[in-house]
Amino acid sequence: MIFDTVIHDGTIVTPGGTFHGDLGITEGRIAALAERLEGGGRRIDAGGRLVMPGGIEAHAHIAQESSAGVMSADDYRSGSISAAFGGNTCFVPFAAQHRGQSIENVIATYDERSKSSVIDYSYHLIVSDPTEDVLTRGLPTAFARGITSLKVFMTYDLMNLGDAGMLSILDVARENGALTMVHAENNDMVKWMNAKLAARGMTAPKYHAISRPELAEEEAINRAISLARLTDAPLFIVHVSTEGGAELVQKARLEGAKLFAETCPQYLALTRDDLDRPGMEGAKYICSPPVRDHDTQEALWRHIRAGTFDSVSSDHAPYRFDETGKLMHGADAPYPKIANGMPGIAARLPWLFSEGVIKGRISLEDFAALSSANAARIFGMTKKGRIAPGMDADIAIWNPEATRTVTLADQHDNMDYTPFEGLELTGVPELMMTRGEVIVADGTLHAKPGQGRFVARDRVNLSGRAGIPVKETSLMRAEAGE
Ligand code: DUC
Ligand code: ZN
Ligand code: ZN
Repeated sequence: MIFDTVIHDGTIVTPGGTFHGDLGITEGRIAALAERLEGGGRRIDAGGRLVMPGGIEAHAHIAQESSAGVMSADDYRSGSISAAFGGNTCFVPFAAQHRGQSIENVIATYDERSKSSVIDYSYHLIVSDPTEDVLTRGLPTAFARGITSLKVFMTYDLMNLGDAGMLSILDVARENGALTMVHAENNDMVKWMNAKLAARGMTAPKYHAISRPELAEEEAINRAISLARLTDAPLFIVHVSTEGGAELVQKARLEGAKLFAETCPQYLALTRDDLDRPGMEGAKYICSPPVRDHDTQEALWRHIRAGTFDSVSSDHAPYRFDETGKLMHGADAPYPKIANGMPGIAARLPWLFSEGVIKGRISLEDFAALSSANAARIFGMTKKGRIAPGMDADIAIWNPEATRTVTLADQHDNMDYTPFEGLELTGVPELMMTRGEVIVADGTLHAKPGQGRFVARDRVNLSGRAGIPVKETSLMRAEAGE
């Protein structure tokens, strides 16, 4: 067989296990895996390093206005470059509908914005206005184009859909084989806390953590799971930050629920003490749900090992520490006026590798699943996420022994801080390729803006998730012949 490229002498991580050998690439696809492959128009010597599926970042806010109107600091060019330097070869940012917008208009806007991506991409929609037109025309049109997932919010006045809105969305998504993602925090609990804290003059960044209680997440996760069960729709709970929330997910999954979930490095690496850094420094650590405490970190790691989480995503939501971002409402703005989110698209995988694989918390195969394979499977990217013949040659070569201190410059994003600054990490993604094209090597970008392609995705993959039918819904549908 004639190969365009052969990666030689790699420690190749496949879903079936890790072996030492060569990988051949033809026309952008993995063509062969063997102990030894000859030839190749180009030979890349992996020198025994790890050859892994390129990361798929399934949760990132790129070129997206928040509901409060703050534009993320990264566009598709800077966001995708940062992702690539962090070991990713594909990402799925959000295409956000703000109230009054049609879905067609949202997609056209993001199609324009995404033209500069250096890595392959798709979108999850965000739906904030589920009008009749959105439900009956906009969403089915988006799903048919391969945008087969969408996020809804149970919090924020301008985003929260209420239970009725969520049920409508879940139902349409189920009918079309799409996946609903949910930001689960009880809006009224948060608003009640905000009012009580404001009345006491407690508005510094550290009160952000108190304003969004663990109970608010747990209540909303429980409700979201119930709403999804009633409609028999699949559900993906994003950015789980609490032990209680993780337990609810674990229990429902053990019962067979059509349920998926992720957590993020910030909930494993940071605590509410970071929100109490001097002056306004704590604003850099404001994200929702908020970072918690050491016990929660340990509990979330236990749940990663137990399989409660399908992925560890960055929730890259970059707002600079200046008047364009975090400090838009002034240098001493009260916490509810500070943009919610922190960057992390380049740090996610080095951090997970170092804290997970190097510290012996997860295996290499777990890492490949949590960073890439599961997202590809769940979100319907049938040609991505695994090293196997026939798959896209989306590959990251990792040096598992190299060490690095996290610095802002290494993030290659458009930010003026990283919340992970100064962490000492072991394991560096050194060479990334998308569809056989090297995009990053030797610390240098080789890709051109616009090189990334849109990935039309399949329906949600529910294998192994039978669901927990609700008697009455089943009876209703059966009698109606559905
Ligand atoms: N939810 C996210 O997923 N990211 C940033 C802020 C938010 O509320
Ligand atoms: Zn969210
Ligand atoms: Zn997010």
